[in-house]
Amino acid sequence: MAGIDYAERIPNNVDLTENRRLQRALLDWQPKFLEWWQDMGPAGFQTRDVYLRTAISVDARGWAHFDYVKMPDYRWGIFLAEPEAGRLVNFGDHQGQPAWQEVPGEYRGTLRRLIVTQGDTEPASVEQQRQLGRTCPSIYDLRNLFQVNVEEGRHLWAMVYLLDAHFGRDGREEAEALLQRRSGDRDKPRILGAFNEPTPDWLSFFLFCFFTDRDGKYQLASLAESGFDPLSRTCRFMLTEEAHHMFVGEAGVMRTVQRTCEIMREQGTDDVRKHGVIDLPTLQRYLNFHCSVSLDLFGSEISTNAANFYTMGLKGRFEETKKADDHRLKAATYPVARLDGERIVVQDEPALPALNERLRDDYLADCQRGVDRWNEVIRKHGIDFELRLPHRGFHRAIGAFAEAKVSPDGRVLTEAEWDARHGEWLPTTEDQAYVQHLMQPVTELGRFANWIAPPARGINGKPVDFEYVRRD
Ligand code: BYC
Ligand code: FE
Ligand code: FE
Repeated sequence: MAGIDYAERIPNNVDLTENRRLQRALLDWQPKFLEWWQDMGPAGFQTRDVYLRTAISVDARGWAHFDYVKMPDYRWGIFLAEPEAGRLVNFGDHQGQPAWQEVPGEYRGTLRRLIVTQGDTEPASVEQQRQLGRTCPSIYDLRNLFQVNVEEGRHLWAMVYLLDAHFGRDGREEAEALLQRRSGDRDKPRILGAFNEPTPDWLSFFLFCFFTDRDGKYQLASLAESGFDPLSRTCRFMLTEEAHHMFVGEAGVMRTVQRTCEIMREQGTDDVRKHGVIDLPTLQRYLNFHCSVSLDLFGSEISTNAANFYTMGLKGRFEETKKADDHRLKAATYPVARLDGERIVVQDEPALPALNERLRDDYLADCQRGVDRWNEVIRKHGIDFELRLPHRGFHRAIGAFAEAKVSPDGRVLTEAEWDARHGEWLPTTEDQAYVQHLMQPVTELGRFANWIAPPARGINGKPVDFEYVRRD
């Protein structure tokens, strides 16, 4: 494919050799990135050979290239989906104009802010997950963790490419700042709430991949509709990697549920902690937490920012071009839930400022499909228990429900009721201590921690007991 030079230090399909200025900016940033990776990337394991997938080009064969690589030698590269000839701005005030190849001057600040917000989440998640290698439930899972980590590193590269290629000096400053903020740091936290929460155990990791990486899918899909073509093409390629992250999350929770159900059946009891697995009520509380912090990532139900992003043609809806309406939405409405005293009511609101809520609805429907698959496992074991997504108002910190106390089944509560009952709904310190004590590393090939079932198959056609991470 044109433009790729595999011998280059930065694999890419953006003609980096032709663009000296960009090359200099990226080569200047690269050692800082590697320094950040050493400090804040996976703790330990940096000298190990890991069986990883590397993107070396965007065609089907090139991007699924598997081999052993030491993580610091991973070929983080810059790949944009192939350009679509004659692509247009497909929504908002500029609908029908040719898609922008350069940043439209009047939207520069807004666009930069969107790219920085997206970019900030990528290193944040690596920071959040950096200690997990030490407690891996298997070598198979360890490899999946590292695959997610290196790809989030590549997602950071994708956003830094846009900043360096299109935003000049302030872009370069933002690219540096992306390496300086730290997840959970009081003084220089990551931008969005969920990315400052700890991910201390593998149940949290799997739920993070299911819920929080899925926010990534929906945000990236909306940015993939952007009239700013380089952003669109970058996000389209990132989405192909995102699918694996959600697989890791969904399958990880599924295997946890599976193992718990097996023990419940074998032992004929719900009281499974003494058998070293995660009881379903605890799993539900973890689910409630990760779902609610991820719902916050969509922003306020009514948001002028969201309306502006759309009207400017910068951020579309999920599957914008598949929708059969005017793609301007000036006169349209959308039903939005809000608090009305003691009740939650749904009311039609102008569609443009309701775009965050609409994306949240698309997201929740997708989450529900995954939860249904987990429930299928429980049902097949003949167990009377159903995992449920919490109500959208539950445990929210952003938007219309931030000030309210809402139960997972959607009742508005008094402070006293909330104080008395939240331990039923969110992980307690006791739950956390229990889950933490299960996190003993299992590193013998083909063996799995007691609390999780093995996967049905390995990675890239390899057996489950393959040496996905080599010994030192
Ligand atoms: N925490 O009008 P509002 C991923 C701020 S995940 C803290 O309600 P808006 C990944 C907001 O910034 C995908 N602050 O919301 C997953 C704004 O501040 P300013 C990440 C928050 O702007 C796993 C103010 O509150 N990508 O890729 O309509 C692993 C009022 O905002 C939060 C994106 O998010 C929060 N939760 O929408 C690795 C896409 N929510 O500007 C990676 C880019 C809101 O007044 N970002 N605020 O100072 C966006 O599209 C929008 O910024 C948001 C917020 C959807 C996040
Ligand atoms: Fe990502
Ligand atoms: Fe991801």
